[in-house]
Amino acid sequence: MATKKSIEEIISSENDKSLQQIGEKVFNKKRLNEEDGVMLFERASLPYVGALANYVRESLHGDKTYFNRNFHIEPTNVCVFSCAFCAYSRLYANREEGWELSAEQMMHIIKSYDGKPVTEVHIVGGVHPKLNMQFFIDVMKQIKAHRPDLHIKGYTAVELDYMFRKAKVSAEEGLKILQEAGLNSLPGGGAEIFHPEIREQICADKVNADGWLQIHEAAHKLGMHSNATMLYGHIEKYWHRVDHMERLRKLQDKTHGFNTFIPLKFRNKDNDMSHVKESTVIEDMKLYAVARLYMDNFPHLKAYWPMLGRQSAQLTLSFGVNDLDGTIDDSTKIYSMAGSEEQHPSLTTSQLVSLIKQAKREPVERDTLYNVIKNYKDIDVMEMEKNVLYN
Ligand code: V47
Ligand code: SF4
Repeated sequence: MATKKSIEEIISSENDKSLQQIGEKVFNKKRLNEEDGVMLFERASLPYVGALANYVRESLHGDKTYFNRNFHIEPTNVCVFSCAFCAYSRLYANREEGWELSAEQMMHIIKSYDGKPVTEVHIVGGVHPKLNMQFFIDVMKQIKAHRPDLHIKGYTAVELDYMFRKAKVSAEEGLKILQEAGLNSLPGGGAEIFHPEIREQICADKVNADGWLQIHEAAHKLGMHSNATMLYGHIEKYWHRVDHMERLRKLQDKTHGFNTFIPLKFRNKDNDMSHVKESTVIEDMKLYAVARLYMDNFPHLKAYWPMLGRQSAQLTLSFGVNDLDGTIDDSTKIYSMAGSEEQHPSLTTSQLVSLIKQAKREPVERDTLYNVIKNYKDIDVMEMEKNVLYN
């Protein structure tokens, strides 16, 4: 663990005075401004920004690294939108190339986890023109009737915006109805890059920044928590990233409803942006580190291992990250179809615990809201592998 002294030495031996001042701000818990954020991306070395981010991470969480036991359901990949980075969606006209799960099929997936110690189902998919709000209300009621304690984290602000416009209800009204039907929290997807200069090039037709933020604000006001993502490493400039984080930080100051910030690495396979190079591991680590420093009011920073790959995800634990999402168990096509290293993302609990222990961190199983379920610090991975509940 980095000691106070060692971080002070690192800051004072930084030759670039502006970067040194940023380090002092971090050390003194003063907020970074947008200029600081851009400067870190442009000028800071990875070891410097990494040491600062690790210092913040360890001050907040020590070695604790959270994960949860969850699974994903993607109801459909048919989508009315056509985001340039998306390798997964199919337009309604080509829907025979995609899939649409019925309520029965979704319940079949839910029931396949009976007796398994999962705590969360993550439901995210395309925006199907024929699936309306009532369909999702009925599904959630069935899920809760079958397994009341399963936390439903579902529907991005993009899916919700379309659902609510179709049902002619406001975000507040729509979310209240969904909450009553069983929705517990919102995932962070659909945020991409908020600034219109980029948004208009990569996902012009879906909900804009203000719409996305309004939906999350409305959810927070109803007492629901949510996450926030940022799709990085494509055509955006550093200042677009900082602008994105700034908008999220402002809303968080107001509501304190976000749990986790999740940077998502752009993958370039089989989409309309295949000509755009993917970011390097160095750029990835730097992004996580700057995010940890900038998002000072977000308690958690998550690396989504299916998108990054397991090894890079392990590495992020030294660059500010304190959460690795979960076991995920899924055929999560949204990532494998865009060229992520994980073709069928799923880790057993013992594999995830082992991954965290190899990075010399402390694995802690959490529920969606970060209540601790179990600390695996003193649990032997070899013993876990013999127990069916962890495999
Ligand atoms: O918004 C799509 C991303 C997101 C690509 O809240 C891509 O816990 C990279 O919401 N390269 C949806 N990313 C996923 C999502 C999510 C994922 C994990 C955890 C949570 C959470 C939420 O997937 C989309 C988009 O940004 N995505 N295509 C691609 N080619
Ligand atoms: Fe549809 Fe989401 Fe893909 Fe965009 S990213 S095309 S909204 S499924």
